[in-house]
Amino acid sequence: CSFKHARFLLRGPHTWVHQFPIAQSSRQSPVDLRSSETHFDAKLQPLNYDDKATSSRMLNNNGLSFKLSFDDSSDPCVLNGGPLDGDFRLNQLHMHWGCDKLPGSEHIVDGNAYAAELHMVHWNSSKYSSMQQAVTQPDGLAVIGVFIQGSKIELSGLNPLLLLPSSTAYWTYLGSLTTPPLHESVTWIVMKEPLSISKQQLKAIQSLYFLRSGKYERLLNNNRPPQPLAGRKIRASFK
Ligand code: 1SD
Ligand code: ZN
Repeated sequence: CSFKHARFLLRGPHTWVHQFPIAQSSRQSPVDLRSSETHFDAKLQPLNYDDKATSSRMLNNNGLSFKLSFDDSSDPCVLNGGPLDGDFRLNQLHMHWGCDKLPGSEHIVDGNAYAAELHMVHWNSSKYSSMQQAVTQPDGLAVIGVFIQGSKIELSGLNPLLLLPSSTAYWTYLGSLTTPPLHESVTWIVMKEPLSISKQQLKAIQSLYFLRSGKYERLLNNNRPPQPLAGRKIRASFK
């Protein structure tokens, strides 16, 4: 991982504030999930996922990550329960990763990062009529974050339910998109138990390219560093 890529990690997100002043606001993501800042909340329900697994899916590389989009106009994968009010439809999933020398999860736990972090982006279909409408609303989105650690098992299939770890334990807090325009519209649900993928799979993901100023560059370190909690409460569904 070259200096140039590390520079994207260290400098890129800090320049966002010029164009997006909200970058320095008080509901930004990701955050460090410090045990000293989290509180067990007995009222937190388990997550409930209803996947009819019939919607069409499309995979593309949008220059920030790979993205698997779902047809959320009908017959959707629906998430509810947990900290959420109402139904949230799955719109897309994507991932953030580092490089061979740096871990690339966005959320960290007591200062420790994982190799990568999968994001499953859902929008509030009980209250809004589209992703575009929901993305700017304070209760518009719910993103499930799943930590990925290297080596071990095969990650197979495209059924999003298979991407959730077997333990239902999670942290939740109110936050934002982690990329511009950084809207403060996300109820974050970060799963405690990481998923494992093989070293080869992680390498394959780290071999994606993107086009910048007419040149292909490796897509690496597409993770934003942790932002200040600014007095927010992190709730845990586990003790
Ligand atoms: O980085 C993604 C961005 O690509 C886009 O998918 C957005 C949702 O419209 O979500 C952010 S993130 O906050 O899920 N990382
Ligand atoms: Zn993301």
